Amino acid sequence: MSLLALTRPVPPTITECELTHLAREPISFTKAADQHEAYENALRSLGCAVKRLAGAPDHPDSVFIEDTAVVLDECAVITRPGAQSRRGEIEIVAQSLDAYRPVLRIGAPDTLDGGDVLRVGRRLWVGLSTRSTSAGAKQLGTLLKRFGYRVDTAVVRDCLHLKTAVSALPDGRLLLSPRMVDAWAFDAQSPIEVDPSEPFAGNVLSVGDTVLCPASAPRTRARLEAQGYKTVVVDASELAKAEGGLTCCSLLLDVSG
Ligand code: CIR
Repeated sequence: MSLLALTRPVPPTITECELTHLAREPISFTKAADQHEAYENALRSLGCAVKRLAGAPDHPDSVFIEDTAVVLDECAVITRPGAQSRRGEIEIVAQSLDAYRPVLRIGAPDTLDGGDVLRVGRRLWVGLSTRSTSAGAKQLGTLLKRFGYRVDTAVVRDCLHLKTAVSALPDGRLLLSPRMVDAWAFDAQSPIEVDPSEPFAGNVLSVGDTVLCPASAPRTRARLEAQGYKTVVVDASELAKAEGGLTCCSLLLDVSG
């Protein structure tokens, strides 16, 4: 497998990001940009080629590229983000993805954020959050049916996106935060729960056979290692203040052809 990670730089306007569940705290642009670069380097160390798209200073949340598209082997679905302030982020991502995949789109008036889409094999779940609607999920299901994917919805509690709460591990098992989602919603085989002291540790990024974990969640990482998963740690504390996690900062594509 040959993986390409699309990223976007942290804009200096990140301090004006959207916030839903967190109170606004000062965000250091320099620290966020340094941590983001370390994240890109971690992806390179795991074998990804990293392509950084142009920055978008007019879009404070544009570093969170995951929300703009759902990329599968067969196509890329450009989303219609739930936050009005984020809708202008999608075109440059659509243009970039067009070189690699047929591009499909979620149409108005429905909304869908990529951060709400969890995929395991040929099944996808869309989190019904403040950003993604059941009609948006239905559109996704209609677009992907022809490729043999099934799309279901899941209820999320007290978090921004479905993938704040649950992530797919390299073998398809799930890591989840039981406070935010119910395991039964996913027909999950032996899900791993985050450590109770780290309710926000459900967002990890699987790259090949390795799990990229946030430095803020050492106990959950220890749980993953105890189950035999290889992990790599990155410190993403500054972007966490903008409600971003590890999956949010890249779109991963298999470009083996
Ligand atoms: C937002 O509220 O849209 C951004 N401040 C955070 C987006 C994080 N994205 C993600 O979880 N996929």
